[in-house]
Amino acid sequence: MEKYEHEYKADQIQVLEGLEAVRKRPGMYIGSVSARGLHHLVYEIVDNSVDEALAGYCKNINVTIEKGNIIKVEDDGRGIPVDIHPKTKISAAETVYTVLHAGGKFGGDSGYKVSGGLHGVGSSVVNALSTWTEVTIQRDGGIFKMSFEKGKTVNPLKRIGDSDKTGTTVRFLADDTIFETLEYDYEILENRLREMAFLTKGLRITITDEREETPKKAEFCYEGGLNSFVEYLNKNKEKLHEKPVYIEKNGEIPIEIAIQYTTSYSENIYSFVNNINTIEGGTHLEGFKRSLTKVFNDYARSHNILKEKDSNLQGEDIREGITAVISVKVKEPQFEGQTKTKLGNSEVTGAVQSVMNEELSAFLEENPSVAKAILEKCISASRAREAARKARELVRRKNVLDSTTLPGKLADCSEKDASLCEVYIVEGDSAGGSAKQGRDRKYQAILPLWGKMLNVEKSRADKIYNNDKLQPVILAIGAGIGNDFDITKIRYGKVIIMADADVDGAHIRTLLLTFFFRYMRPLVENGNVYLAQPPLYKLSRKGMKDVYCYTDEQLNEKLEELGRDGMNIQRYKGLGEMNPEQLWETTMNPETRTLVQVTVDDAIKADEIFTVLMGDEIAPRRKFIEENAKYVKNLDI
Ligand code: 0RA
Repeated sequence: MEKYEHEYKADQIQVLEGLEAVRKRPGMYIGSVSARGLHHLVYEIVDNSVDEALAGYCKNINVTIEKGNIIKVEDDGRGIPVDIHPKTKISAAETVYTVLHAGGKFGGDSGYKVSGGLHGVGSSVVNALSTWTEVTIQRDGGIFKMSFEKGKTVNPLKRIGDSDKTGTTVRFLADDTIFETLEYDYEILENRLREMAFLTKGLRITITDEREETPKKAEFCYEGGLNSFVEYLNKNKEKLHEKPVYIEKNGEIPIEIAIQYTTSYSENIYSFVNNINTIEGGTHLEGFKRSLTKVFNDYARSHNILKEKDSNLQGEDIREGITAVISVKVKEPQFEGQTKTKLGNSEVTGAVQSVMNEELSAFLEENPSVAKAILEKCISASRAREAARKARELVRRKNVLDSTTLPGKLADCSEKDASLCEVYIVEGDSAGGSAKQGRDRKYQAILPLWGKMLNVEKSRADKIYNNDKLQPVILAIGAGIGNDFDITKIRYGKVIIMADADVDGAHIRTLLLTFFFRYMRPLVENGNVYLAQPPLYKLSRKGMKDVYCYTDEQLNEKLEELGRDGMNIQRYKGLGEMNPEQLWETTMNPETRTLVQVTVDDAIKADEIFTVLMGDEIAPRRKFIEENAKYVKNLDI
């Protein structure tokens, strides 16, 4: 008996040390303690329920944001096992919540754990990082309950009643001494849950936000799986064919793929491994691309669409206008790359390739009119690529002749270390003039733009190289565009868009952001793009230092604080109204300015925004602007 107790204690100590480590270095387990990390907690819990759905036992998952930012995740799976481990005297359920990485060990006959958050951690991490956690399990005819505080068991699992149902319900309040914020963003959770529903055919997921008077609610359930996903992604686009190509194979490596072409020029391929978005791609994407290129070239040859003298279509020609989602399930995924979102398992390439080769070529043979429509587009993409190459060479040659690769209007900085440098892209000549005079010329470069900017959403790459508004931007940044873009060559660590706080300013900002997103995506993903925030008002009074306000709320606050007597309120209509000193002080001085960093947390959302705002279809644009009127003014993706 003594020995028994000793072992029990040793186990407990290990448990506490494990969860203490999570609390000491939360970033190691959930990436960060920012809003992003906070949302990860929800994904971790939902992932466990999705695993139960993938094992075939759970049909419904309900997620609720309760008042006070308490999260509740409820599923109708088998319920976490409640039996007591004879040695530790701790229930399986409690073990799952208190031992680091314990989740997988209780897999039993449920197969392998395929789902899982970015960092592959589980319930115990959420528990460790929560002020309190409460778990209710229904199974074996009973209702069982347990609760924790900061990862420590407060009430061990106890049977509290009878039930003929099964399922697991988790409620938790994230720890405000660990997270920067506890405020969940409904839209972020909604988007991720919709994505989870697309990825798990037939699973019903609901989300309810009870924080406000009238609760928000959404329900997602897609019998079409990735087919529905692709239709959703293309909802605002003009399609080349009505139904997506759908491929599904449940072999050793389960593979699901849906493809639909649109008339747009961009390539939208999303890939997932075990429901994790592999932003950096990897072997599954490689197999997909290789097969796509091969199958279309083979078809074009055998149907004499490509003649003997013609050279093969290149991968990028065949991917113009494509929307595709690839989802694979891999038992022991190896994730590589900067953000650990690149699949490394080499066996997956061939698996995807062989399924695709077979099914895609069969589809093309059965749907010759679709094949023809897609190939016509590929061929014109290939012509445009050829034209773009010539345009690019022209640009290069011109630069050599000019003996400078920098655009004439650029006022460069003297520092050569790119990481220390920033370039302000400024709308309008007068603002450009003030910015040039006001800047710190060691670190800050100014590139003035004026006139009408090209809408890249409606143009192909050849037009972009030739465009006299975009060329200076491309040359100043110095890293190329599109597939040639090389982030290691950027000449400035910060690319700052400085435009007026009015409708025209918003327009140019959106055009530039669309350009960066479509043609210099790594620049945006790497967090190098910023929006300058010029003030809207200046308050001045005799004997008082000028005060700048950046929002209407701030103006009211300051007027309240300082009083209105003798106060002069100037509203800036544009950057051009500020003299160089004012511009420096309010918008450019690193000590006092505010910059908004543009991030792509959600590439799907960003694609939708740019398609709708910059594309051809009028009705969705009107709807979007009406629904988002207050954001459009200050759009960041
Ligand atoms: C392992 C085994 C069994 C169920 C689960 C895990 C399970 C875990 C979670 C987490 C959230 N919801 C869940 N639902 C189920 C059951 C094994 C059996 O009954 O034989």
